[in-house]
Amino acid sequence: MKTVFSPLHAGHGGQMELVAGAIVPGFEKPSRAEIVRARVESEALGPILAPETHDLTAAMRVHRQDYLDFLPTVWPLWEASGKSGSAIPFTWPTRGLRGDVRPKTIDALLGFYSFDGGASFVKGTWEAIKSSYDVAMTAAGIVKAGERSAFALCRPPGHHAGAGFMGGYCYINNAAVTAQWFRDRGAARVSILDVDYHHGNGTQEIFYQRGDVQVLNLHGDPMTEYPFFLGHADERGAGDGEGLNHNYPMPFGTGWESWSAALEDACGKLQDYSPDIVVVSLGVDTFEKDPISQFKLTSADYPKIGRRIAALGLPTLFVMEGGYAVDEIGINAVGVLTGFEGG
Ligand code: SP5
Ligand code: ZN
Repeated sequence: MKTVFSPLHAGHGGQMELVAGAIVPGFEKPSRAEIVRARVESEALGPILAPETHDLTAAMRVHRQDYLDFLPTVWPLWEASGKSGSAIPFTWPTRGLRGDVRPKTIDALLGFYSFDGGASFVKGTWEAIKSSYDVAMTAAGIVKAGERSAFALCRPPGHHAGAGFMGGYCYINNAAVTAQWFRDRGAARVSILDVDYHHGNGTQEIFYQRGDVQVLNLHGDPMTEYPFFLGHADERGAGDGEGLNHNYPMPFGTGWESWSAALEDACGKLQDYSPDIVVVSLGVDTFEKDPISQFKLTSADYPKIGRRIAALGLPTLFVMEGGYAVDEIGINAVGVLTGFEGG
């Protein structure tokens, strides 16, 4: 399997986030991607390719134009306003406030275009976002050209980003962008299988009313886990998308036995839908030692995930999402991919 990777992700480093009452170094840090890259190499998964540069046409198919225009301006506006550190949103247009009036200053715009304070900017953030998008698009091109699979080693991740907002370490929704790109290039139906520990709220929002993209999400129950406000089992899609959104919320402490039962059910729904292509939002924050998550998967479980996905027998694009136990992130993420290849 070919991997696509860009070193430009590293410019998005040193950002801070609010966790448990303190501003701390971000969990979503550059070493994550470097360790996965090193494991791809040491496991000889296949060649590691640099991305081709893509314009933002494909991103515009799932994101709002004004939101995409905003992203490259954040750091310049932040610096121009005399600030340093991390540009972190802190005021949001929630119930009772006006979400329909685009404000003017950088603090206001950061809140207008986000749902939490988890997507922050430093100097190299936009370049990293763009490189992550280029990585996803290049890997999608490899699958479109006829390879059975490809690995988009994206950083930053994407599945929390909606049509018009960032959040949860995510800015451009790489899985959604590539799913739409496959549709635009002739795929009749696409399924997105999101195995990240957190609900992929952005992906769900983008395709909720669509009959041509099925979305399956396995995640921590939003009653108790981030992102809290989407991801319940009764969210089944609407309009043309009625019955095509499938959520599998699971409690803290979930291990392989029940997690794999959910995966099995999701794979059945996927097969019933009979898509031309599968996009996997590959987060490995389901791992027992993940510092911000509460599931109990072990390193031995990840190859089994890959084998199950391979058994679908469909062209598959893996898109990197979360996973914060950096010591094991390479073993676990690449474990899925080697499991897929062996399966
Ligand atoms: C892509 C992805 O996995 N994004 C996850 C964003 C999670 N943001 C909220 C983190 C909250 C951490 N709180 C747990 C602290 C345990 N010490
Ligand atoms: Zn996650």
